[in-house]
Amino acid sequence: MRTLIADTPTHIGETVTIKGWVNSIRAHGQIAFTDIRDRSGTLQVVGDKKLASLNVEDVVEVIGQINARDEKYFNPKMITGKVEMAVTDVNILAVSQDMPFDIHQPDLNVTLPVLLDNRTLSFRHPKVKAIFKVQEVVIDSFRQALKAKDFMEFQSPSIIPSVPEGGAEVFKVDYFGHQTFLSQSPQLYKSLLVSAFERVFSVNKIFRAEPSVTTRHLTEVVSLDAEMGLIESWTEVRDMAEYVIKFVLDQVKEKCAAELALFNATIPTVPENIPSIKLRDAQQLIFERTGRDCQNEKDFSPDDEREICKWSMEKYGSELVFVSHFPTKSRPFYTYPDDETPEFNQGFDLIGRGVEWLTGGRRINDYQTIMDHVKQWGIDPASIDLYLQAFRYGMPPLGGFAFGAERITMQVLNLANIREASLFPRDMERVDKRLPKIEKKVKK
Ligand code: AMO
Repeated sequence: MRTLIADTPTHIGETVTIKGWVNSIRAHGQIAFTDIRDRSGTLQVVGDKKLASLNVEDVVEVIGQINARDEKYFNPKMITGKVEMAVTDVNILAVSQDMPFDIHQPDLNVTLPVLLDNRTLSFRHPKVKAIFKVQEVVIDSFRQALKAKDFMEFQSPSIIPSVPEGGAEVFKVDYFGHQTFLSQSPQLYKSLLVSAFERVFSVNKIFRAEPSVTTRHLTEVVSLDAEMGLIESWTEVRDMAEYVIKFVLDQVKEKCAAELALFNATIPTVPENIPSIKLRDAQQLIFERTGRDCQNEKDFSPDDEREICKWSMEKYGSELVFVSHFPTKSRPFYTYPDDETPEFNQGFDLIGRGVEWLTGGRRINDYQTIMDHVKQWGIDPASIDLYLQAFRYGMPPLGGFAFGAERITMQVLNLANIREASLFPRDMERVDKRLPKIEKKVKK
C-alpha cells in the first residue's frame, strides 16, 4: 500500500512504499541520494550508486525503511527533514527524458516565453505551483464570503447574442451561420437573475479580444462576479465588495503562509475601511502631486493607478483604494447615473498596488430609464431582449461587481506579468503555443 510522503515521519522503523517523481539525484562515491516528490512533500531516499542512474522527473515506486536522521543532518526546510528512507527496491513507473532546463532551481531562471512554452514542466516547480495554490484560495474564499451572505452560485453562458460591455474587445462566434459572441462578462445574466434569486454570484471564464499585449491583460480571464438586489445605495454594493476582498486576503494570509514566503510577499495592508475617492477628486490630487494633467480623462492611465495607490498608502495606510463616479457616457449603458451629478455614475473600481482589481456599481433598474440608455448607447433592444424582459416585470434596485482572479493573484504575489498567474494564459500571440505571425493583407 502506498504511503504519502508527508506521513512517512510517523513510520520510523517501518518499511513503506512511496510513489512520486525524482526531484534530484546526488551521488557520493558508493552512496547516492535522491529526493522523491509526491503531492504532499519530498523525502530523501538513500541507496547505493544504482540510484544515480535514475533521471530527474522519472516516476518511481520506492520501497524502503524509514529511519530517523542524525540530528546534525536535520533539514528544517523539508516536512520530512528529520527522517530519510533506506531504499530496498525501486520500480520505474515512467521514464522522463532529459529536462530542457533545470526545473528544480529555487528560482526558475527562465524567460516568460520559455516558462510558458514548457508549461507542463514549469508548473512542477514549487514557486509556480504556489501561484496556483494562492489562486485556488482566492477563488474558494470568494465563494465562501458570498455564500456566507446568502448569495447563490450560478453558471453563466459563454455564447451570448450581444455585447453588454460595449467596445470592440469581443470574439465573434459563427453559430450555425448566426452572429454570436464569446461572453465578455456575465453582466446581463447576473443582473436578470436578481429578479428571481436576489443575490447571485458566479465564477466564470470571460473573453476579451484585447488587441494589445500588456503585462496586465489576458484574452481569457477568470471573472469573480456578484450581483445583489433590493439595495439602498451604491455604497452598500461597495461595502459588500470590501467585505469580500478583506475576507479573501485574510484567507490567503491564513492558508498560504508558505506560498507567500516563497515570493517574499505579504498580503496588501488594508485599514478598517478601504478609502474611497471620486474620479475627478483623484485626478485633481494626481495633478497636484505630479503635475500630470489627467483631469478631463474618462478613466485612469496605469500611471494614474499607481499614483492614487501611493496617495492612499501615504494618507490612509491602505494599499487598496476605491475610485468612483466615472463619466456616465464612458461606462456601459446599465450603470446608474448619480442623482446629484448625473454626468457621473455610481460605478466604482478597486485599485490595488497600482492595478485595477475590480469594477462594480449600482445599475439602473427602472425600465423606462434603461430603455432611454439603450437608445442613447446605440444598442439594438432586440439583441438584449431577454435582459429587458426581466426589467419589465419588477426589477429591484440592484448592483454588483466583478474581480479578475488573475489580477488579484498577480498583485498579491507581486508578479511582473499576469501570464504567470494563469495556468494556460491566452493572449493575441499565444494559445498554448506561440501563434505563427499572420501577414496583414495590405490593400493596394
Ligand atoms: P470589467 O470589464 O472592469 O468590468 O472587468 C472586471 C474585472 O475583470 C478583470 N479583467 C481582466 N483581467 C485580465 N485581463 C483582462 N483583459 C481583463 N478584463 C477585465 C479586472 C477587472 O477589474 N461587468 C463589469 C463588472 C461589474 O460591473 O459587475 C465588468 O466586466 O480585474
